[in-house]
Amino acid sequence: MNYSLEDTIIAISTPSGQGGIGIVRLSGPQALAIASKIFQVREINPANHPRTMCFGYLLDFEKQERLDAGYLCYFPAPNSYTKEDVVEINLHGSPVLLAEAVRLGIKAGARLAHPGEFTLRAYLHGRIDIIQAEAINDLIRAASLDQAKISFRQLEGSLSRKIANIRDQVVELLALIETKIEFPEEDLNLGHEQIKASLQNLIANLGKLVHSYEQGRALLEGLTIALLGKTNVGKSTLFNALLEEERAIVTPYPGTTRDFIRENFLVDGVLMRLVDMAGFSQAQHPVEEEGIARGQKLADKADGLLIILDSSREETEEDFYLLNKFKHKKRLIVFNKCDLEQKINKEKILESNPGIPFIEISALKGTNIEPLKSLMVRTFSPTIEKQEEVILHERQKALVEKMNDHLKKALELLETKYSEELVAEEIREVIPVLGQLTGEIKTQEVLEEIFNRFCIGK
Ligand SMILES: Nc1nc2c(ncn2[C@@H]2O[C@H](COP(=O)(O)OP(=O)(O)OP(=O)(O)O)[C@@H](O)[C@H]2O)c(=O)[nH]1
Ligand SMILES: [Mg+2]
Repeated sequence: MNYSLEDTIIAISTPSGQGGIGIVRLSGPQALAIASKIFQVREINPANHPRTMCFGYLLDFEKQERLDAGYLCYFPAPNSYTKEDVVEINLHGSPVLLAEAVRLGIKAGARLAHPGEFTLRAYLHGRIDIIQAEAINDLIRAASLDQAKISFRQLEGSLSRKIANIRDQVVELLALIETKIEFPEEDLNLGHEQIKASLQNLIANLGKLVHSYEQGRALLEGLTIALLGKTNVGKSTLFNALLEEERAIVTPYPGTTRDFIRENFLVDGVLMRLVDMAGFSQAQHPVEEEGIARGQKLADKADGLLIILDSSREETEEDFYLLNKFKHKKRLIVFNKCDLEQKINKEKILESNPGIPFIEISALKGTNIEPLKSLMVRTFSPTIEKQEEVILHERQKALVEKMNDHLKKALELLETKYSEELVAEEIREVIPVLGQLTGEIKTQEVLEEIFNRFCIGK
């Protein structure tokens, strides 16, 4: 694909479909010249009034026909999104009109932008690094406000600064070791302890970052919460009550749900993927058996479990089987059907599961559904400290892990071999990985991978 920076690129930057306004954006050396051809300003000349909304008309310059009225705004380089000359033309949000504006722009010499190409240029011109570019896309695609906040912080450079800080520490450490190699007669022990301490410190810091990916993934993809329980306890009824729609089929007959259904569900800014599945029973029917096996696999992988019990009946072996089988997971007990006469022995169940959060509800009548939602957030959502950095991408996690592996190896060499040369060599390996992480080292594949995920026009 042609990504030449000589080209002036053009694209619709607002979402497809009809809207109040639509924006066509141009970036590159000819941005203002091309824009001026397709848009006729009425009074003020944008060249003399940068960053000012200039009223005018979209013009079919071939037919000398006005197609719409709107505003043009000129952002001269380098004070623009891409660090190049940028022009934004605000028109009415009509897909037909916006497509025509782009067609005219191309006629006048622009090239249609590839997905993410505006942001790619911002990165190539050094306005942002690759972590910030990823954050821009994350921000646009954020599924919850919590994630949007983290992505915005990363766009503002929080994670990049943290990485820069790690780089400084690595460079300092290398300098220390190299001095030690050059002047071996100096105080040997002091240097050794210092090197060890900084290595340990770096390893702990990077370890924390790697660990944060768990939370990052939960933020990006949502927490998977499975509804687990015997047949007929009211899982599907609760699923529907939480989603506030009749999504799953509910019947009085046990074994209604045979496969599983997954739906996204946002509560207090936390994204959850709720999974309703086949109820557990001493399975008879082969289809049911398959459903149960799949369900248990899913429960094993879930971030949290709602264990649902029918409190209008006495507890059974099957209830205890489920309670015991998933003891290692984050879970909470839901005593359902609190509108009926209560037969379950709650004390017995809670005693055998000390400390487990629980709630009594009626999925059918909608009793205690809101408190259940809050309890779910408190029980399942990872707590993220405001100042903590969270890694949202597998790519970033893999590179941080790689750096940490080199540092761990270095520490091991330091402790076993006392060979500074080998230690230094291992630590030096970290530098190019840092470069990949921030995007200082540019590889075509990685760039395409990252920017192809963007929308056109961003
Ligand atoms: N009284 C009362 N009945 C309920 C409540 N929740 C569910 N039910 C009834 O219990 C029966 C089974 O409900 P479902 O939601 O289909 O149960 P399930 O756990 O999904 O069942 P399977 O899919 O067969 O495993 C239906 O007749 C529901 O109307 C409740 O809170 N109170
Ligand atoms: Mg069901």
